[in-house]
Amino acid sequence: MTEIDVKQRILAANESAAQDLRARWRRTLVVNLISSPGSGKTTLLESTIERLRDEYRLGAIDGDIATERDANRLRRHGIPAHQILTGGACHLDARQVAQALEQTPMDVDILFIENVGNLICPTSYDLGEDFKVVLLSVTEGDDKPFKYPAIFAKAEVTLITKMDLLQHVNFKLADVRRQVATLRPDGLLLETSAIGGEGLADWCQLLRERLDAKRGVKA
Ligand SMILES: Nc1nc2c(ncn2[C@@H]2O[C@H](COP(=O)(O)OP(=O)(O)OP(=O)(O)O)[C@@H](O)[C@H]2O)c(=O)[nH]1
Ligand SMILES: [Mg+2]
Repeated sequence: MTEIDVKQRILAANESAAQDLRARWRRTLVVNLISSPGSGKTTLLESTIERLRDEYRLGAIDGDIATERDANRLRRHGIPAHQILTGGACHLDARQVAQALEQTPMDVDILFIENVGNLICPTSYDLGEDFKVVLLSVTEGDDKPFKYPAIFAKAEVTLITKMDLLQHVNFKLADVRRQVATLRPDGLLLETSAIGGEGLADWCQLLRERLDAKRGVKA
């Protein structure tokens, strides 16, 4: 009983911090990327930056248990990136994001938040983002949406990643599509390869359209 109360209070405090962030980001599109460790979040961002950096001001916040490696990877592509070290926690929360922005102010068009590699904990924490993206690589197995339903239900966008490896693994794409459609009937699923380039044009176009929609720009 006590445990439930504490969790609810933590989530309520997070929600209030998330709303403050959302109010601040009136003209910035904010995308919260969530996946298991190694599904390809940072690699996707590296490829995305290469495609969009001449068009938009981009920034990133990276959450990890340890090391600055991911932020360093993104900085090498010429964008500001702030590394949050959670010291063991398996998700980012909105107050950590607010503190990160105090330390590294980012006046950008699109802000990517790469969450800690985990399919469960980040699901419950609103970071003030416009939408969540869940990544599932073809090497992880085609049973994951129904085994981890909460994140596939919450994420507006599912990216199947590492499509260049599909021919080498037993991953039933049609089955995954069905699972995701059941959990998130109005969601969008894109098949991508950050290495081979598949699906990246559609992904970048989605970001453009969502930013325009947020800013009230007519198509
Ligand atoms: N073949 C192939 N490999 C990929 C692709 N995307 C990422 N990888 C590889 O997958 C590994 C993990 O990629 P990362 O981008 O670091 O994964 P991540 O989700 O950021 O990992 P964490 O931050 O630790 O959770 C690296 O060895 C990448 O080179 C892809 O599209 N195709
Ligand atoms: Mg990463």
